[in-house]
Amino acid sequence: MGYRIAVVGATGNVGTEMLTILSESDLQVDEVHAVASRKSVGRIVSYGDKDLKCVDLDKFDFTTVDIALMSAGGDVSKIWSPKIAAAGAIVIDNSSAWRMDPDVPLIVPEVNADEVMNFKKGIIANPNCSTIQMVVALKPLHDRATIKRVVVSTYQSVSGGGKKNMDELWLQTKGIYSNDHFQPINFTKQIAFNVIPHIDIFMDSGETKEEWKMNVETKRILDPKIKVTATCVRVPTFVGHAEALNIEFENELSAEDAHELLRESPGIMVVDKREDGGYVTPVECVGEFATFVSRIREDSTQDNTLNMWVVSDNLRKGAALNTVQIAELLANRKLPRNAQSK
Ligand code: 2RA
Repeated sequence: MGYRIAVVGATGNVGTEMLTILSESDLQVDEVHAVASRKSVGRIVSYGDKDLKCVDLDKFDFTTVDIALMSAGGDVSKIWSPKIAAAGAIVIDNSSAWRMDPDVPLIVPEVNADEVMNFKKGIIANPNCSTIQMVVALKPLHDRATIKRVVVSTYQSVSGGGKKNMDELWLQTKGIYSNDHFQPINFTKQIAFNVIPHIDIFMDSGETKEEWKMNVETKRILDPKIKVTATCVRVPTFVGHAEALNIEFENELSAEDAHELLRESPGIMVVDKREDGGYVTPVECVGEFATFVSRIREDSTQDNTLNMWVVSDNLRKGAALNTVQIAELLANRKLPRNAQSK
């Protein structure tokens, strides 16, 4: 008997990717329901070669499903995830609402799979996209040489902020070419042909919440002793996040050894030749499942320190794929149907 699955937020960037990846997954699935807000009821979304008609979140009976993949934003998740869990389904939530709750496991299967069954509230949290690709690359290196500190600069595509941001990049770009005047809508400043060092809100510390997430989530998922300092930047690309990492270790690890280690590690594709085109760019990662690592090299200014470039599809491994992989992990751990039923 397969699982009965609801995808909540089925019409968003991540929700549509969840349905696509679910249709390609080895997960035994008996039923899939596309659940959305009232304004999207009746909309048709694709589940592989099938069409699903979106049903109303307010009216859907969650006692009829085993797993709910949520990508409906933090406010909706705060209200609905406990309700869905109480109805008997396991919630795997892509928002930031539950990531720091000690009773909610924060999971990247390649990094901390053993924590997946600790869902005391029936909720499992999917980490932030920029954190996921980074910890996938850090995990094998940390196991080998113990990471002390990571300095990361991110180059995050506009899809991380949703379809509205993608539409705005397109409009601004067209506006520039056609000499039409435009006023930024969802962005604070022009994003076309520009970069903006600001993702999410500013905190009292002066860092943005996106930068804070990369620090605190890495500590939860990988090791609380690792220090992370981030600068998160929005760049005018549509899909795919890139990150420049400077990693300081307790122990020595050569670039060559790191290259070999990463090449053999789960979820990672190393593309690293010291020649023209010997590296991955965000355009090439779109639609791919892997976390790509390039430009692996020693930092000549500091002992036991490596630099590298990490690229991944933020809608796939950064969100939808990781969520489906968590569901696959639950199935591998023999999650019973209606695991939460009282
Ligand atoms: C972004 N990581 O890129 C944030 C949320 N997906 O906008």
